[in-house]
Amino acid sequence: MPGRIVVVIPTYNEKENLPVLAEKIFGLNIHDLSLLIVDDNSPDGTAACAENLARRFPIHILQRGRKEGIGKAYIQAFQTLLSDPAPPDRIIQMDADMSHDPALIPAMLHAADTYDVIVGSRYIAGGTIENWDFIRRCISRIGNAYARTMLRLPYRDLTSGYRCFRREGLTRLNVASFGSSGYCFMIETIFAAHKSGLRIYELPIVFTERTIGKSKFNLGIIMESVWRVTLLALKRRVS
Ligand SMILES: Nc1nc2c(ncn2[C@@H]2O[C@H](COP(=O)(O)OP(=O)(O)OP(=O)(O)O)[C@@H](O)[C@H]2O)c(=O)[nH]1
Ligand SMILES: [Mg+2]
Repeated sequence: MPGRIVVVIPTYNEKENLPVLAEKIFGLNIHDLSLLIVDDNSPDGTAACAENLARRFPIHILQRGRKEGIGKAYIQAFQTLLSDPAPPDRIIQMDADMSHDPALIPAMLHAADTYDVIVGSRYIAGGTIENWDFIRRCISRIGNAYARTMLRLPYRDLTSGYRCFRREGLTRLNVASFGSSGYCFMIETIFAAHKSGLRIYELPIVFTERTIGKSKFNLGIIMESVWRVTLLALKRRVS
């Protein structure tokens, strides 16, 4: 039984970040909240670190065999949660590397009383990014502009990985059918949510670049996003 609120955290080599993040999240004292750590067999022993934390906190671990990308990790996690006999009412997703401030979880949950999907947005008033270099900012901005134009979406931040879903909304998305392996999963989710007529709200966030551990962002992830967004746009035209 996962609890009423589940925070899903995909991890790959995050053993230094995870304890700090868990302390902060559970320090919020939110009733009936648990974590689902989705680990892709991290060589640094993140899963063992999560098991240690699970002695003190309500933490479940979804151990996957090998690194397959953040998108695949979320797809499996969401399917697992939604197929539980007592699925959670609210599902939050966030990175493990402290880029997403846990202090915003209460605001996300509050917004989820009214909306189906809450997107932590860096690109609306009040939102920003700290410590990203010029190149990374350009990639994110151009990627967002491309996806927004191609998929005709009215939202400002399509690639943010900090989100909250009402269970009823997430169920309607049929994430099992998603093809994204990497970060394109974020775009595919919001596109499906928009097509399904879900109520989507952008909540401003301050995104802070990680200070511990290594980024997994790479050229392959960018290329996957370009071709998948193009494919989704083509499918949209014929349907
Ligand atoms: N399970 C799993 N988690 C992953 C995988 N790739 C990345 N992650 C996790 O997804 C989250 C975001 O990954 P990051 O590498 O921080 O990506 P990012 O935030 O876009 O990049 P930076 O801003 O450079 O940190 C982190 O919690 C990672 O540990 C993967 O293949 N499998
Ligand atoms: Mg990161």
